[in-house]
Amino acid sequence: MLFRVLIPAAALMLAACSGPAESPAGESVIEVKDAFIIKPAEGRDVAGGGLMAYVTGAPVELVGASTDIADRVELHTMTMEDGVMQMRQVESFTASEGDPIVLQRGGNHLMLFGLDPAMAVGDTVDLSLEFRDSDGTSQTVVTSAEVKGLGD
Ligand SMILES: [Cu+2]
Repeated sequence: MLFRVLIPAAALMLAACSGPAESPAGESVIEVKDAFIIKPAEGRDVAGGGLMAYVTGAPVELVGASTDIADRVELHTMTMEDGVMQMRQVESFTASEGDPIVLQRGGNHLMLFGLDPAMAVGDTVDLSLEFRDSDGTSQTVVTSAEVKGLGD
């Protein structure tokens, strides 16, 4: 019984020591999960994407994103105005402890322009995310984003 309790604790400590905690920003540990990019309809090269970004420690802002398969990645909000969905580019999204950045279909999202038409559903691509803390210290997190179909 004791043995079974000790193993996960040791694994947790290892994970904490080898993770992004060693980055220069130090106080903020960022974890990005579930990143995805939607493959646009045939002939179009603009698509949305999403992710979850959790932070432990001081709040951070997501200030930019890039990937090899798109010319440009913007941060967009989506709101309903007079019954019409409106998208707006914003400079950043903030994550604080217990309040992650949630980018998803139908809400705040990533918008990718000039997408490589060769991308295929099921591919995984590197997505590079730039975060900044209140001191202005940057931290780049590279995550793996899954290419999903329009209806997935
Ligand atoms: Cu958008």
